[in-house]
Amino acid sequence: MNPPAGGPDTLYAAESAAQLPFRFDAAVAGVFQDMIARSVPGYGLTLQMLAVAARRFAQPGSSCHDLGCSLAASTLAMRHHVPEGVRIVGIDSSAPMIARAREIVALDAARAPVELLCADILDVEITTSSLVALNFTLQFIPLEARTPLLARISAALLPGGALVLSEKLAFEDPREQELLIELHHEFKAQQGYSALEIARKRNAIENVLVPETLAVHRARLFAAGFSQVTVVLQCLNFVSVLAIR
Ligand code: GEK
Repeated sequence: MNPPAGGPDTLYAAESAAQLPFRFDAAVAGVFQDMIARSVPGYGLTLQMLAVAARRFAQPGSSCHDLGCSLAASTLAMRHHVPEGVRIVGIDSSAPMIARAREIVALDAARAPVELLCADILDVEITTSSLVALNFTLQFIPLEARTPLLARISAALLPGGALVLSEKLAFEDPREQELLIELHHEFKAQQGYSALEIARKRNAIENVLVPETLAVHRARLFAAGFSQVTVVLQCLNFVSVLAIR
């Protein structure tokens, strides 16, 4: 078994992985830190922006939630910046992710209590939250479930609470869409992925990760009850939006 830090992502170098639709299984959990850092431009900055939000929005006596926490990177970004008296709840439906997340959190020395749950975020009740992180998770939720989920998150937030929503974006203009996909693939090539690995991953993730436009996200966030929605980071076709209740 890999140590908590995980191994290098060579999953799509193998012919056998080429045909299967993408799943958050043990193989992905074992290389996920490397995979997300080399696949999402600005991933490290996304976590830093979440830490900034934690300083601003986390309230003593409340919880912060990390929905689709994978290996708890966003959980830890919040954990290191929340005030005393805040607990953090990380939720992911992938058992291998949660198992590795527990090992990673156990090695972290920050004091805020962390609870990690293996559950579907569509089923879990969320309450008394001052900050919710939904970092690159909504894009995996069925389209019809997205607005109800955001409405539940909005309702779970305390007055003054906020959501950080990070997503891969789609673009209405076909030329912009094509350009940003090409630039994203160039980014991945610069991170050491081969053209074959990039093409195989693209096929595997098709219909599993369904991106939407920024306009759709903004409209949905307002419809879900948020009063202020602002982009805090965009790198190529990846965005972080801060939505205040
Ligand atoms: C990070 N936020 O490093 N319920 C719970 N978890 C889910 C669900 C669901 N319905 N659907 C998908 N997931 C992390 C990265 S990864 C993003 C998040 C990516 C989980 C899934 O198991 C996976 O761990 C995570 O959402 C998405 O900041 O791989 O692009």
